[in-house]
Amino acid sequence: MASFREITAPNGQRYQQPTGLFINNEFVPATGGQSITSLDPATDKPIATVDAASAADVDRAVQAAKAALAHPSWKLLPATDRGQLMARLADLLEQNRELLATIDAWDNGKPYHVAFEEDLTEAIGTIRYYSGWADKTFGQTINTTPQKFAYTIRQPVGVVGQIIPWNYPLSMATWKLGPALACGNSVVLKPAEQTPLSALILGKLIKEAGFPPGVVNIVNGYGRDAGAALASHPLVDKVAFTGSTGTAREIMKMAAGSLKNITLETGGKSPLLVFPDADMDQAVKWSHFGIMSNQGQICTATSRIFVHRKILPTFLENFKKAVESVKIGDQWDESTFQGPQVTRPQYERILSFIEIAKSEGATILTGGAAHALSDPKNKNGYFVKPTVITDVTDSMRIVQEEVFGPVVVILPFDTEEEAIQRANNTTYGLGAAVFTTDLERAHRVSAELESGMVWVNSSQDCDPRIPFGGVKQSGIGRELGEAGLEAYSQIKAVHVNMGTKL
Ligand code: TXE
Repeated sequence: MASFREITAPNGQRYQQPTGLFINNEFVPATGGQSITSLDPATDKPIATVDAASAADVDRAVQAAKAALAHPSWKLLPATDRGQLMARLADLLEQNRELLATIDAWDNGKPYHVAFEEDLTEAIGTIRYYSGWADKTFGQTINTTPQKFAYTIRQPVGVVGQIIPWNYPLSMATWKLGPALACGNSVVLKPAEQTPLSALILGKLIKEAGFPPGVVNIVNGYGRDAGAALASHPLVDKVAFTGSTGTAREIMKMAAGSLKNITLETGGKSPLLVFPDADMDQAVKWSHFGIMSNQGQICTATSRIFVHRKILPTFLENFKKAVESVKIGDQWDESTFQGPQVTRPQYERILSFIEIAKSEGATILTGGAAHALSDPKNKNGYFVKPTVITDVTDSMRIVQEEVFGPVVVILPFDTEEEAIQRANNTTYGLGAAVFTTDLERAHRVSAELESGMVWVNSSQDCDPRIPFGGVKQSGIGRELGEAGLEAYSQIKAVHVNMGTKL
């Protein structure tokens, strides 16, 4: 297959789409004959076909990363220069912002203005933030006795395999690459097969920024082939994964073979609690954004809303209004709030969850079905009506399982204690939100919620400086912030004896 294809996107953007595997700073063909055809979720029409890596290709990428790790151009590069390469990459992402937003919008289905304003801000900001950390991670000196002392050095973990999902294609790649590169690791990144395109442009920009060959390798491929080959490769020292809890379990098993270091960020069923003293407008606004933005495809989506019984009727009335007021459309319309779901299987999975809720006896307050756009070109698009479900019990599947779509359940509660206990009644523990104007309650409840993150009077705030991750079955380890660096360096202790007779 040719390594580049000339493409014109629906918004008129023309560009050269790389189609090969990015190994050693070159686009090379895959060897196993497999490919991935990416579809536009708004039309069900193909965008481009790219190579999919076999296990042998993954091995080639891992060998390249291993060689780069030992090569003086990376190993001996002063940390400040490493940071500068990253800063250059952030600048290049910024210069290519429109192109990258176009590709992610087209490939994933998210509105272009959201990809441009939110995903790209996050991607550029994350690489820029970690570029600053490259020369600011130090060891310690520890005095022991008058004749002896010890010091610690922070060293890279080694070759890192990174497996990412499709809901934020480019920004997920930067969350993974930022801390890994700041700490001097080398990387093999496997994007999700549903959204393979923007990562290849990222590869091109990595080369342009001046990173030595093999420091970052990007191999598209299927989870069961390329993903599994990466997670089980004996030369991979660490695996970082974001995706479903089920796949995370598989990855832990594969990583166990050579006792790899792992970080996992998985699913969630995050609660949002609205107390009777909450500001109603704020509660409605963020409850809506917390589940319906990004087509509901957010690992931290606040998909279980607990509302105090006293304010339930007002909340339901206002929330229903907010949900029904948004524009569902294709990616290119400036007024679109909700685009199509990423793939047909995800769309069908969401609709089947709605059917399960109905069969369990729940009430559909609004939505509850597929959505048809009037434009004939979108007749096969994967659009779902934003759906609000009431009359549910805590044990129903719709309350316990991650839907990963624009579907939310509303549950009334009577006391704070009860709300906390029911919010925690899940195997997940990623995000949680509390709406109250009582300062003491805000902090008391935040401390009690079993989650890696809590938003007070907000939902989904995310910043490269703030640690992100889950407890319970929502993951292991943290990304972003200073905490994100911990996952990508290891501490070596050096004991020094200055005495001659001791
Ligand atoms: O996830 P997978 P899928 C949840 C969400 C969604 C469900 C299924 O509930 O509906 O997962 O989505 C790679 N060895 N989340 O099937 O399978 C795969 O190629 C190694 C939450 O897309 O976990 C992709 O790159 N790798 C989530 C990545 O894992 C494997 C985001 C994620 O795919 C593999 C996405 C294997 N055996 C889905 N199998 C979040 N936390 O944000 C798959 N992969």
